Amino acid sequence: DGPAAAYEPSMTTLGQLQVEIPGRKPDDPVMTQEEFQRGTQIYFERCAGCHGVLRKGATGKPLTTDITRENGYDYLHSFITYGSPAGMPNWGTSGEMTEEDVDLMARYLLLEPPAPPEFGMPEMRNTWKVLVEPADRPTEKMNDIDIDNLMSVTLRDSGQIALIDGGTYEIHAVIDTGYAVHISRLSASGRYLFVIGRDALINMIDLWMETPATVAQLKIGSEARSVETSKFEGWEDKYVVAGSYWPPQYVIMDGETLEPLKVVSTRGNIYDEQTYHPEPRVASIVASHYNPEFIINVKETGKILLVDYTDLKNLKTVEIEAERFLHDGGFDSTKRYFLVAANARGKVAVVDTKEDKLTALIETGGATPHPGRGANFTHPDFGPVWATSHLGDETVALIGTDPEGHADHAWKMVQSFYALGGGSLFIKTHPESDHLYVDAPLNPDAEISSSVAVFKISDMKADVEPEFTTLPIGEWAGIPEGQPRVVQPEFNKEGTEIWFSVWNAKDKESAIVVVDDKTLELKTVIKDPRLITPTGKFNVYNTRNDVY
Ligand code: DHE
Repeated sequence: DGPAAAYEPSMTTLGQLQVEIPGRKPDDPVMTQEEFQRGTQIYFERCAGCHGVLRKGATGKPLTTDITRENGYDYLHSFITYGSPAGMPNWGTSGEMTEEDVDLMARYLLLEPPAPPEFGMPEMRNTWKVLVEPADRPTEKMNDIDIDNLMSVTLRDSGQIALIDGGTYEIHAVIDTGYAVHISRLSASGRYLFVIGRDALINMIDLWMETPATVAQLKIGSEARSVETSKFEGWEDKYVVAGSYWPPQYVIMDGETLEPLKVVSTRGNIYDEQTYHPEPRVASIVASHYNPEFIINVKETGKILLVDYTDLKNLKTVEIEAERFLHDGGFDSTKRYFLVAANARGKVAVVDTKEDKLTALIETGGATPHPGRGANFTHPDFGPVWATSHLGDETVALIGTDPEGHADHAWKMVQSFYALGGGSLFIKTHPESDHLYVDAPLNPDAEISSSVAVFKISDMKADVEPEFTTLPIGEWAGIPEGQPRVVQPEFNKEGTEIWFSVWNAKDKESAIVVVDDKTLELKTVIKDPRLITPTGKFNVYNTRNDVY
């Protein structure tokens, strides 16, 4: 007996509630402390993004121990080795995990997941650094960079971003950031660039400095994907907001210094079942142009939060019941409506950011819509539409977005057609372009994952399957080694050139391929030893103004 006995695995009674004290069960696989640590590390780096830290599932299936123990070691081992067509990577056969690691992970998944530590205001403030105080920053632009046409390019595995000139292709700066920056966003004025690493570190970069550099930093958790700034008139450059996967929360910060001002947990009940979820992660965030609000998408509970930032002490939030597994999305061409994929549900939710309510929930007809920010164009028969491609199949879905001029088509899927293949992540066009570009970086076929499909918008017709041209972007990059994937098209400011990342392994050459949008011919290939694993690219003007 004695105090230690209280920590033995057993059942205890809290009032009427029977709770199990966490601990090892008799049939758990034997694993050393070092192995468990390594498993936790690998899980966090490779698996948590899709399956969740607590393994409740989202883009990936749930991996809670009731399920993993039912399936057993051999099943897990072969799943991790060979992957699945639904999107699980083939970690074993691709060589990304050793046989030892595959064995370790199959055993690790039979054990209860550890909950990582919380990360609240004190922890955040400990990481907060103002490297250049606002008073010491330039009062005017100190360089001759055409900032509006700058591209902020994620160098995923080197933990950096590159600032590349959209006109001259010159690399103006390579800046150290958090690990695997996910997105770049701009302050409303265009002066400050914000990037967020997968490790939840935010860098605030001043583009007015002679050589743009980080002026403030803050870590908001242990895993994150999204950052955004206040855009409403009168609130330009005032606030920054970022959302994290772990802990599940969002943080509002001062727009000049990144000082954390308000931390709000997103834990709560799932919108339809109304049962508690311990890990509702924050996916995409955009800033409303119609109200002083942030639009915050909470994945697992399926809620879209419209957070009014005018009074942080008396925070007002509209909570919209949308659909579970909200992920990525963007505005329609008028910027009034926000469209977000509930990816594992095969739907797109539409929010009216003027009236602050749900407009529609639309099935996209395909498996796992994955729009990035989507693509807006005027279809010859349907009028203004917003497009998404799919991770799980080769289809592209078009949704009508003009309730006034084309009421019959508004908020309906008006057309679905085939692109190159499944494994698409991003789709893009520009108001000045007559082309729609669709990538397929996660397709298992190397030829498809290194190519891009291009559709001519003015040739599209209702009920006619549109033809597409295939651009062999990977081949154009002329990279001798590896199996680079072509990912995320992004336009320059004028809408005349489109950039593609040719994303190779960390120790191999990567590149950015620039294509002339009118002729669809190769314009240039940007190569540089510093361009390690380029993925996302964000044109300052287009990102700042939500042009896509
Ligand atoms: Fe992303 C956008 C989450 C894997 C490159 N990605 C987003 C957004 C979210 C997200 C929530 C929307 C942010 C916003 O708009 O505010 N991404 C996730 C994941 O959870 C997932 C599936 C797994 C993970 O472990 O991270 C994942 N993403 C990837 C990749 O593997 C990609 C291809 C390469 C990488 O850098 O890791 C990748 N995600 C991107 C890019 C965007 C993005 C380039 C922005 C696209 C845009 O045009 O806006």
